[in-house]
Amino acid sequence: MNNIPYTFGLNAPAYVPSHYDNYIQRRLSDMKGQYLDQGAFAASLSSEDILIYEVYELHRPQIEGEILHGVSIVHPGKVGDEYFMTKGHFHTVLETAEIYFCLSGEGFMVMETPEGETAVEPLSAGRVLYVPPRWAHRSVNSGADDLITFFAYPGNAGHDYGTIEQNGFRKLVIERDGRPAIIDNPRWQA
Ligand code: PAN
Ligand code: ZN
Repeated sequence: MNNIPYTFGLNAPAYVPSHYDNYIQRRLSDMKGQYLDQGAFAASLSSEDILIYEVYELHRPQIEGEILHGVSIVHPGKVGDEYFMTKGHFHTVLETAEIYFCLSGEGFMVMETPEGETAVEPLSAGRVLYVPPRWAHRSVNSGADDLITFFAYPGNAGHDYGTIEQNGFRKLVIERDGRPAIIDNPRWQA
């Protein structure tokens, strides 16, 4: 890995970085157990393992002092009444924060701390979201188009997916009467 300054393009309407090192796809089958309506999940999966979100990452060393960054694109859609969303995670180094800048689309960031505080903040083009240290985070696309965000976080943060896979988030974003509604997750468990 060289260590010289660089720039890359991040342009409307697609916002795919003009340079990236790593490309991740997450499909419905990667989201097992996360959606509230398990019947709708199974029915949807049996017809197609649909692409839910994509992540483009720039490669930097995963060490303190570096800033990992890239672009996340969550596609529009629902499983039952629940919008397409990312898996979500805590950072392994809990005391590490993250910045998101929404480039396009409409949605929410669902967040919570291990102590049980919760927050659900809206995302729309031009909005910056600060995820403080200790807050697990998941992006949810409640709009009709892609939800596209640029993110940056400390190189040593790491990702703990297991806690969310096991417990879920305390809050869910679902469609109710044609609009997004934030509800308590009836299946949440510690
Ligand atoms: C982001 C996320 C990205 C995909 O880079 O990793 O939006 O979400 P999941 O990692 O939950 O699948 C980030 O928060 N990194 O720390
Ligand atoms: Zn993160």
